[in-house]
Amino acid sequence: MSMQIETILIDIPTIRAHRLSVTTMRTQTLVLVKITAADGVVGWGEATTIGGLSYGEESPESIQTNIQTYFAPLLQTMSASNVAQAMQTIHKAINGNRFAKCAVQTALLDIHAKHLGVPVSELLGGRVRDSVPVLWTLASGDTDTDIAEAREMVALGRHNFFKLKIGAKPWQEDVTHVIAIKQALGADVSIRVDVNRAWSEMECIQGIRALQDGGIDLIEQPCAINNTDLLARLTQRFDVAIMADEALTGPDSAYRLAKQHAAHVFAVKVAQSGGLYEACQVAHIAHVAGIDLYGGTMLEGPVGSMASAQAFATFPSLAYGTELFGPLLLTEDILKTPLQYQNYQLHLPQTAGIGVEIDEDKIEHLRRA
Ligand code: MUC
Ligand code: MG
Repeated sequence: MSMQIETILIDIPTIRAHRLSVTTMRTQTLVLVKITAADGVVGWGEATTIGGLSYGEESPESIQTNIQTYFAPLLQTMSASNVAQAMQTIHKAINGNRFAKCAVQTALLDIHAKHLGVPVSELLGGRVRDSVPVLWTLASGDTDTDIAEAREMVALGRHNFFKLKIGAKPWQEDVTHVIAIKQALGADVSIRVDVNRAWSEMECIQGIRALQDGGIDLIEQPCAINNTDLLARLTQRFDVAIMADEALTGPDSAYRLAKQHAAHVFAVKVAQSGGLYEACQVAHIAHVAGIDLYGGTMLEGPVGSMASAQAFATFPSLAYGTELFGPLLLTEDILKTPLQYQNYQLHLPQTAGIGVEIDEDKIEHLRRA
């Protein structure tokens, strides 16, 4: 009994330009993975990158090519029922490609959970929560626009804590922008920054000190990915929480960062971890090391975001919440029933699988030719 696998690329414009230190996004490309089991049950997975190859080592096109060329022949020899065995075969045959592996694992878990009639979270250890808090990222590039956007989100009941993307401008300008937003929104609204590895050691020391004094709650990946020595020095030096993001690429790096005391908080991403199982392993390494947890995103659409939510719902604690707002940044939905964002949380349904119902007509209409 063999499985069939299809990959579909969809380009969706964002609701506004999304400015990071590494790129400015105006569209997001979803790589949808559709696996059909021998009995006809369909599982979905998704991978996204940020700005093609601007952020990481995989692109939507490399994910599609590698799944079709290298994963598909392997999957055609397997049954969908044992996800662990399937992933072990894939890991033996394929190096790297964590995002592609995550998308394929997600689709296999979706099928297995549907066969068992349970949500995917039940295959990952079980839920300790049925919803996760979701922040909004302010990244328009303009202080007044960001303040207006944040106020609107609070008023709508959508988001009540925010992350600001900085690092593209001189640090003094960025800090002035961040503090102005913090002061406008007040003491009760948590503001965090993501520097996306833009700062040198001196910029880190000066910038983080100013942000700490200004009441900012969390500093995400301030320095280069491989400079974990500096991340460790900053973690020791500052009281404001330092979070590893790009430096965290799965259980091995989680272990090394924890051993090095190189972060107060881990931003766990399912794609960066190489899968949902691996994201849960990262969370458990953090937990035993006393490192707090945050549920990160690669700005996935609804499939990847709900897959992430299924994993984050099992984490022993989620002290810094999540950023699973990716679907809300897109101008088009590909689901029959939209995800439930209410009361500042993303709610997980009890339905079997990942918890999404794909609108296949919509996908046919949007897919890249
Ligand atoms: C990142 O580095 O965290 C997550 C939210 C966002 O705006 O960008 C991503 C990537
Ligand atoms: Mg980040």
